[in-house]
Amino acid sequence: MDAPEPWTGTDPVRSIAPDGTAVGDIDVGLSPDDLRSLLRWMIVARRLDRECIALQRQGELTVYPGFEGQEAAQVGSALALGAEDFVFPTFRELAAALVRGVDPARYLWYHRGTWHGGPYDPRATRFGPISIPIATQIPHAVGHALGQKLDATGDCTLVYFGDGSTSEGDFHEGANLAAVLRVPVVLFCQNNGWAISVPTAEQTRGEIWRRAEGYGMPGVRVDGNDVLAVYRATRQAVERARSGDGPTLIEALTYRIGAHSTADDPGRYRDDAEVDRARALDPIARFSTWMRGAGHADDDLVSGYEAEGEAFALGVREELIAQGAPPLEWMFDWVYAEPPEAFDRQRREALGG
Ligand SMILES: Cc1ncc(C[n+]2csc(CCOP(=O)(O)OP(=O)(O)O)c2C)c(N)n1
Ligand SMILES: [Mg+2]
Repeated sequence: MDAPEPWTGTDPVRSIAPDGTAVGDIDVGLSPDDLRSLLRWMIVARRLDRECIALQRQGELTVYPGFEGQEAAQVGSALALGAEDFVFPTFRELAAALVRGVDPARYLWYHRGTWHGGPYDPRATRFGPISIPIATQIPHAVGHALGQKLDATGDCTLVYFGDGSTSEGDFHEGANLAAVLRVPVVLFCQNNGWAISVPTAEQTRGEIWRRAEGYGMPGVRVDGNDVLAVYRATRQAVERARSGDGPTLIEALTYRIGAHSTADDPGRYRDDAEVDRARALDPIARFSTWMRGAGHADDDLVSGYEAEGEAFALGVREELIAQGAPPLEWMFDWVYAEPPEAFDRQRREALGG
């Protein structure tokens, strides 16, 4: 297939080809307004991502991990969830966070270094804290899904992780437990070709989605740059989970167009030619072409979304800078249900009370 090197092996499930033409089953059960919402979120998210990189370069963020190229994987999967379903993210899911209604200025406190995690209310947004330690969120997600099963809430949990994360014991333990206990969880791997400087081909010999069979759950390899295919695959996994049929492993093939983070220089380990090939598979251009062809979008609509993204990103910038640091006492809140004396002492010392 026409793809960068990391995309070898089994062809992924796809609804829209890279040139924007429909392939296979294109009806994923969304109304034209819902389809436009997918496009709008992808455009707005990309604009915010670029703003975040600029903010870091200007010293307003300490470090920031961009997601350009992964908009379809994140927006398509996040929009397939219900309001009560719960998400456990890594550190690269700002687009999914936006879709879930997380306040982006709050989210960015983490990258501004003014707050150490959980800057938004996970219960209100159903979006867990940013997780930097690779794959640690996977057992947490499985545990959360077990809780949903025991409480018979009828909801599910979706956990994001990268290709590199599948080498961690936490992935294996989480996946196995999820299958054995048949918990309502969707294991969503964004295979973006790289784990910092390690390409997927050096990360694992097999195909990630195939591991599902070993655990005893369905696995699907989807074109992660095809937002409709991602939406449908996630929707099916969500429905399985909610109906008591247990977990699904989704491998979404995508590509990290930018650096691993603003602290990384990908020019030291990968060819520009590979990035150029990946750019030709751009998820937004692909979906926008299909939407125009299907009569759901035109130039005015797309430029309206772009203008919205511009205003939104500049609004987040202003708000982030204006907010300052959150109150110091927050550092001590939500740590212990019953704080030990030593902790209370530290709190008094820090707050001068
Ligand atoms: C337990 C642990 N080991 C190592 C690191 C350093 N580290 C940060 S990101 C990363 C690569 C992650 O790759 P992947 O899972 O593919 O996610 P991506 O960055 O591509 O989104 C590594 C090794 C870490 N954060 N945590
Ligand atoms: Mg990766």
